[in-house]
Amino acid sequence: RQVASDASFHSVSFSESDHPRVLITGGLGQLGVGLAKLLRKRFGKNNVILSDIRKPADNVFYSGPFIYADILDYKNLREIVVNNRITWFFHYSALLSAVGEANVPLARAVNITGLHNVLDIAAEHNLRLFVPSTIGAFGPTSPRDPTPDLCVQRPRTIYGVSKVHAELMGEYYHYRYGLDFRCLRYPGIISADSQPGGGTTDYAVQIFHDATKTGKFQCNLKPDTRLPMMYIDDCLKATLEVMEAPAESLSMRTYNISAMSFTPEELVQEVQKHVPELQVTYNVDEVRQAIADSWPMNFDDSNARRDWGWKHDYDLPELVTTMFSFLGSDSR
Ligand code: AKB
Repeated sequence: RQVASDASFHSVSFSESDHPRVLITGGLGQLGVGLAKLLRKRFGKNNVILSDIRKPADNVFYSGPFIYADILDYKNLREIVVNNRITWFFHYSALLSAVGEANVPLARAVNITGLHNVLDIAAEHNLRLFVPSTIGAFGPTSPRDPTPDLCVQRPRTIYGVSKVHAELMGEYYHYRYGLDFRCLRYPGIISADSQPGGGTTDYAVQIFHDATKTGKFQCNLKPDTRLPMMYIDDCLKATLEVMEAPAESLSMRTYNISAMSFTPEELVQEVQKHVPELQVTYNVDEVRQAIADSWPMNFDDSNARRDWGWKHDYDLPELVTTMFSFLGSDSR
């Protein structure tokens, strides 16, 4: 296996006028399909390859190139990058916070060993690499209100530890080998047509589905648990913007991004403006609650706003209206 070194650098042809050739790993999670759609609009359908180890639904398979890629299989991943002349790599494969605590060995393998494979391949082939980080990269000793980009990071989940590791390794490869590593710390992401899997912020997606289907919602966090959140369109917009930002505008390589912060009871109030009959009960999940209590309440993203002009479009009322316009508040 070839490990990145100064000597392993060779330039893949990518000039300003070329479109990047993109690979997205973990593409069937909450964000991959939406990201592929956005990137295909911009760079052309065939320049964006979605990948996962799972079988895609027909609509995903037929909407553009899809390929099997196992990030734990170094040779498989390298072959895909070489054969498809990939220039931009979005690494979305990861186990999220709650599911990571339920299977630490798997989370360690996917989130840490998988990342090592991706970093080496990206450095070896001179790729621009995006790795998402998270509010979960902070912990109980971090300042929580607000949380700046640079502060104590001592998370207590394997997910958080692996994401701090990803931030540090990506930045190390950037300074040591010149890897074009770019990283955003995402808040909880809310989307209508894709489900998150095993996160602490999932309740804020579930409430919309339950409000439209059953009219009953059981929340697994306490009503006053405040967490940073973002609508998926803002998240994908930020991701494309940071990847397109000129390198000289980036004063750092890992940025917080923020849009809004709310508690379950504030979200319920807003949702009930659309579905007044929604019944809500609280049945706290101790694991998720402990995680949420160690995470930022408000995220300071002033560096992203200053360096590359980050600006969110969706606050809480627009988010809720948009979710119901997709899911239909009267579809029960
Ligand atoms: C999770 O809850 O684990 C994720 C995240 C905030 O990173 N949604």
